[in-house]
Amino acid sequence: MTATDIAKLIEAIDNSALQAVNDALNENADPVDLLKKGVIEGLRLIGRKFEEQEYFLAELMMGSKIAEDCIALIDPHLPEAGAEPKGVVVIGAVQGDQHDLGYGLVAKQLELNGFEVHQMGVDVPAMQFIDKAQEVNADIIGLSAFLVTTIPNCADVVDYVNDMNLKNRFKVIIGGGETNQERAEEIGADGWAANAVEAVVLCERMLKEKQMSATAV
Ligand code: B12
Repeated sequence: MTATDIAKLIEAIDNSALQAVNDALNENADPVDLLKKGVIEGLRLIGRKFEEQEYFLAELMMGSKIAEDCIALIDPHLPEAGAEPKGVVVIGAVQGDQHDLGYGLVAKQLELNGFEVHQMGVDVPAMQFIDKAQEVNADIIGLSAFLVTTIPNCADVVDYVNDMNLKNRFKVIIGGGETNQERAEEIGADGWAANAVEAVVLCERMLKEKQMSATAV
């Protein structure tokens, strides 16, 4: 079974996707490939069917549960993280948002690239991001929003950071289905990335900018 076959099984909400992932891992398939071209692609296909009203909420939920279980199988096979953390990131889904698969992958990718990551879960009130960032002395706060209705809740975190004079301490970045660069700029976030790989590049840039502004003071 190829990653593309697995994507099709997930799209069809077929539980045998789990067995297929297991078999592929036993046959030494590339876990990153299985994740991207299999599971994430499968979710994209489910999202398209939902949009076209071929699937409804029940299918969306069953499909994402299968995807989540596939990710749990693949996860231990992904490369290990390095020892010395580059920077500290607090990340989660903003208030009102239950989508955690996307930011979970960003967290994983950041860890693989040497960041210390604190995952906050879903439906996180703005102030909890600030409290956690202060507690762990974070460099970056990562906000995930998949719904048009939850993007304004990213703005609340940016506003708290500004109002509490924390702009020099924390860079705020956003991502997730319904976000884009334009929306990030509109709400005054420091950055946006389309996916987990770009999120690593963005976080590295954020750290550099933070260091530069610290030495300029
Ligand atoms: C799975 C899913 C669900 C699952 C979530 C399960 C879970 N544990 O996460 C469940 C069933 C719970 C769900 C519920 C709902 N969903 Co939903 N869901 C999806 C679906 C199919 C896939 C999303 C996903 O996880 N993709 C997999 C990830 C890995 O892919 P990705 O987006 O490429 O991820 C990358 C980026 O987003 C980025 N990223 C993510 N977070 C962050 C954070 C930072 C800081 C950075 C830098 C980057 C970053 O990096 C990720 C990894 O590369 C999408 C459709 C779609 N095409 O996106 C709809 C979708 C997001 N859902 C939608 C809707 C409408 C809903 C519901 C309102 C449905 C309902 N009627 O109840 C509820 C809302 C629940 C809530 N309050 O949040 C709509 C949103 C439309 C809109 N314009 O707002 C979508 C777009 C479907 C559609 N086409 O209509 N959903």
